[in-house]
Amino acid sequence: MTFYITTAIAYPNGTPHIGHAYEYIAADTLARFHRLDGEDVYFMTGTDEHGLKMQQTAEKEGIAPRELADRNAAAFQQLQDFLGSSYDRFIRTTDDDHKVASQAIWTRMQDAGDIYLDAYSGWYSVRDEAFYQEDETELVDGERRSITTGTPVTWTEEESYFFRLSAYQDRLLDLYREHPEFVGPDVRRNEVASFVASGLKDLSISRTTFDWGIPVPGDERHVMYVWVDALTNYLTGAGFPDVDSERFRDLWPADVHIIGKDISRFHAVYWPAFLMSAGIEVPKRVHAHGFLFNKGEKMSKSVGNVVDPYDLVESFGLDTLRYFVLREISYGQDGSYSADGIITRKNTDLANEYGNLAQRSLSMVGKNLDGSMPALTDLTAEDEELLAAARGLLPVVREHVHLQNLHLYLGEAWKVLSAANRYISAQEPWKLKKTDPERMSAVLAVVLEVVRIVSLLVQPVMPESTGRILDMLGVPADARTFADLDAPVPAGTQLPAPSPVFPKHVEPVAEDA
Ligand code: ME8
Repeated sequence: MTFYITTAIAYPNGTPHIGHAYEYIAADTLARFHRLDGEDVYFMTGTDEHGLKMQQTAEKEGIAPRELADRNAAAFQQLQDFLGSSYDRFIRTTDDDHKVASQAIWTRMQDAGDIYLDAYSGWYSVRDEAFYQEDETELVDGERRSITTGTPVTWTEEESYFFRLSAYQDRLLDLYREHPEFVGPDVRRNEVASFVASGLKDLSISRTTFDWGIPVPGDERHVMYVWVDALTNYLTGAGFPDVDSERFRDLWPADVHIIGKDISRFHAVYWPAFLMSAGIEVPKRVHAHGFLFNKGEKMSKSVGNVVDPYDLVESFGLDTLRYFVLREISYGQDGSYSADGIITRKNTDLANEYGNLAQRSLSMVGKNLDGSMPALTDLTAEDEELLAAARGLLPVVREHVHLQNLHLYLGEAWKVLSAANRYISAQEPWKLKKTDPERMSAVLAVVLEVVRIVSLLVQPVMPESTGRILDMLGVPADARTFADLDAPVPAGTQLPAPSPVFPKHVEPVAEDA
C-alpha cells in the first residue's frame, strides 16, 4: 500500500508566503520520512483555482481568471521546488482529469439523493470562500464580518443546489468517536465534533452569479461551490472516478491530509460527509497545523509584515529554515517566526550541537588517523549507553512522525546529540591522543556512529546538509535509508577531508559599515 499524503491546495490569487512554505516543509518532511522508512509514497500538492475570489482578483487586475491562475500556480510550484519539496504531482483544479473527478463525485452524491435545488440567502465571505450563519457574523464599524476570521461578508441570494449535510450528523459523530485518529491534533477534533453536535444545516454547493468554476452536471447554469471541487482534488490524484483501478485501490483512502487549522471544518466535516454520500471511504487522517505569525503578529499585506520565504532562505539557508520551523513550533499549535529565534537555533542546535560535533570528530580522524574510519571495538559501558540511545531512536521518532509530532521527533534526535556532546567532553579524546591512542580511536568511532545514525534519521528535515555530512562520514549514497541504520561504516574506510556544514550565523556587513 502506498502512503498517500497531501497538502492543502492554495488559492493562487496572490503569491505564496511563509505560511504556505511552512505547510510544504512539514508535508515534505513527512513524505521523505515515510520513503526512507521503506514505504512507497505519493505526495500531492497544488492550487485551488476556481471560485469567486479568483474571479474577483482577476477582474481587479483586468485579466482573465485563467491567466491569474497560470501566473500564480507557477509561483506556488516554484516555491515548492525552491524548498526542495519532493512532491509527485502538482495538481491544478483546472486540470482536465479534475473536472471529470468533480463531476463524478457530484453525480454520485446526487444519485444518493443528497442534492436538491432550492434558494440560498445568507452571508458569504469571498475571502474565506465560506458561508456564514447570521450568528457567526458581527458588525464592525458598520461592516458585517465573520467573527472567526474577521473577513467581510456579503449578502447573497440566489438559486442554489444544496447538499443534505444535516443527514450526516450522526455518522460524523460516530466517525470521530470510533476513529479519534481521524482528526489531529485533539483540540481540532473536539472543535469539529462540537460544531457537528450543535446541529448541521444543509450546505449550498453551487453558484449561478459567476461562471469561473466546474459546471454542475446536467445544469450548466450552475458552477460548483469551490470547496466541492477543491476537496475532490484528493480523489483526482488517486485516479478517481476509476474506483476499480489498481491505482485507486492502492492510493485511496489517503493516509493524511496536511492542512492549516482554519480549514479543518471543510476537511473534517464537509469532506467526510461528501465521501460518505458518494459511497467512498473517508481519508485515514486530517492533520491541522497551526498558524505562523511574524513575531507574534498576524501577517497581512496591509500591515506590511508578510514574510517572504525567499528572503528567509537567502538570510539563513534552506535547511536552517526547514529545521527552525519544525523544531521551534509544536506542530499543531501556532508559532512565531523571528530572526532572533532562527539565529539562536542555527547557532546552538545546528552549529554547536550537530555541526561542530561532526566537524571536530572528523578533523581528529583526519589529523590523527589519516582519515581512516576507526573501529567500534573495546567498548566501555559509557560507549554502549550512548550507542544504545542512538540505536533506539527509530521506533521512538517513527511514532512521533506517524502522529505528525515533528517537533518531538527532532527533540528526540537532539537529545541524543546533546548526550554525544556531553560524552565527548567527558572522554576528552584530544587528550587521549598521547596517553591512549586506541581509546581515542574508539571514542571517535562511537561519536561518528552516533552522528551517522542521527544524520540518517534527520535527512527528511535537512536533506542537503545531512547529505554532506553523510558524504564526509563515508556513507555511500545507496546506504542511506532507515534499513541501513544498523550498518556502521566499515572500519578502515577512507574518509574525505571534512569541511564545516553548519557555520554560525554571520550578520551581513552593511555597505557603509
Ligand atoms: O485555504 N500559517 O488556500 P489558502 C500557517 N484553497 N499556515 C497558513 C497560513 C499561516 N500564516 N496562511 C495560510 C485554502 N496557511 C484553500 C484550501 S484544500 C482542498 C483548499 C495555510 O491559500 C492554510 O491553512 O488560503 C492552508 O492549509 C494553506 O496554507 C493554503 O491556504
